[in-house]
Parts: sequence; C-alpha cells; structure tokens
Amino acid sequence: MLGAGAMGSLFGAALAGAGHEVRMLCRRAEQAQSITEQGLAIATSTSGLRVFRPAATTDPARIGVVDAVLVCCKAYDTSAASASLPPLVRPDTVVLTLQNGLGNVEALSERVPPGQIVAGVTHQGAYVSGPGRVDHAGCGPTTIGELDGRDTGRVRALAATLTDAGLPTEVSGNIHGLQWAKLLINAAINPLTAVLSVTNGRLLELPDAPAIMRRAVAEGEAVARAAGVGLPCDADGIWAQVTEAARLTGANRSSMLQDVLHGRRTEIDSINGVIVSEGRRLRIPTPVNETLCNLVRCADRALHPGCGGCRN
Ligand code: KPL
Repeated sequence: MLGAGAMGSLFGAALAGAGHEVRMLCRRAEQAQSITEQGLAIATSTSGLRVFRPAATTDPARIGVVDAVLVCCKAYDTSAASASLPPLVRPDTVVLTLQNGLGNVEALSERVPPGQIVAGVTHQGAYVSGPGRVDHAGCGPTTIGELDGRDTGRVRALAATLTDAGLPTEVSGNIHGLQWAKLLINAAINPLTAVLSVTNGRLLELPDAPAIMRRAVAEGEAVARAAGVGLPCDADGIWAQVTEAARLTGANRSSMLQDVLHGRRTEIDSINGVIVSEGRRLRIPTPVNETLCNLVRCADRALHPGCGGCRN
C-alpha cells in the first residue's frame, strides 16, 4: 500500500484480514512504528472495532518487489511518492491508483511504464478517527480498469481479490470516464462539506447546498464533454450518482473536510481545480467551481491562520 491514510489503511487492513501479505509504505516513521506496534484498528457499525496487523515501513527497499502496489496517497503527493516505486516493481507488477482527482496516472508514469498502471475509483467512505484508527463510514463500490479499456486477466484477478477481502469491486472498460464521473462527485461533495463542516449525508439536507452541488456538476460535465471524455451517463445520471454517494457515505467526513480539520493541504487543485483549468483551456465557464476553490482556500486559512500559504 503506497499511502497509509484513511483509504490506504482501510484497503490494507481488509487485504491483511483476508490473509494477503500486505506491506504499508508510510511517509512518516512514527506512523510505520504505530502500525507495527499497535496494528490498524478499523471501526465499522456492523463488526465493531477490529485490529489488523499488516507490516509497515518507510523504506521501499525493505519491502522489495511485490505483485501489486495500491496507490492511495493524496493526489498532490503522487509525483513524490512514485519515487518509492522502482524497488517495488518488476515487469509484471500492477500499479493500481485508487486516488481522487485527475493527473495521478501521468505522475505515476514518470516512474513506471504506463502498461503496468491500472486505474480505479472507490466510493468507500473512511476517515482517521484517532492514531492508528480508521472509521469505515460507508461501503460504496470500487471499480477498476485498464487504461486502454481492455478486459484483462490481471484486472479481473485484482477485482476478485478486493471483492473477496470485503471491498466489492467491479471491472470497467471505461475507467477514464468513471474517473471523471468520480471527479464530478468529489467536486460536488468535498468542497462544500469542507467549507460547511458537515458530513456527506447532511449536505443533502441543507437548503441551497444541493443546488450549488448541481451547478458544480453541470459545469464539470460540460467541460468533460468538451474534452471528449466518455462519461458513463448524462447529467441526471451523474446527479443520481452524487446523491447516492452522499447517501452511501452519509456518516463520513469527506477527505477534504478531514484535510481542512487537520490542517493538511487539500486536493482542491486536483478536483475542482481541474474543472476550472480544463474549462479555461476549452473556453467553458466554470464560476461555481472557481468559487468553491476559493472558498476551500479561505476555510483553510480561516481555520489555520498561522500557516501562511503552506497548504493550498
Ligand atoms: O471520495 C470521497 C471523499 O471523501 O474523498 C467521497 C466519495 C465523497 C466519500 O467521502
């Protein structure tokens, strides 16, 4: 697992629980030490608190080559994190990105041949609720696929492995379209939850919030279509996916809300920021997404005034 945040911990713990040899590659030594000594505690409403014990280190050379690398770090860290890949990868290692936002495949391609990269989107909801503890707040589906849309044995095997580990995963021949669809879901949910400090489910109950979300999605959809992206459905279908994602992960604090609360840099540039920059390139107006970007930066600065631009 490249990245031991909420999502990396959830996937790593599930795979370890299913009997796979899992190695968590952490950025910080204290994090690796905590996982090694205390394990990863995953809390769910159905099974309570369970502790899993994957191995953890900060040194990729101590892991050596692996069958698959699951990349779960923040989008803005992908380039730096991909420097850890060479000791882990042999010619048949699959590198699966499950990250939010766009640009991750390109960043990973700096270190790994694109033919070894597989992309995925996950609608799992999880957040770090304490040191070494993750709350699994919503079990949405995960979809993975080859970048060129081929149906391959390796992608089917990976999907089966994740499904067997309790992370329901399907295969798609249009993963780029699904990445954009997920980007639109994140563009609708993440910035508003971060600015309003509410869970994903609460967002839909607030007056005006759904209308803002719908406009953010409509702008993103126009940009995606102008860029020639094969979105899996029309605007109503995408909106249905947004509400479904908010419902399935209703108790979850979005990753962007967690980032703002913990004073971490957010992924706003890789989500709404991509809609704005692609919109500029294609001459499609994106005022709502631009405002959401501005608001997230304001919320971040308001909550952490001392940090003088160290994050966004
Ligand atoms: O991907 C997510 C995120 O928080 O980044 C959603 C689907 C909104 C779940 O919280």
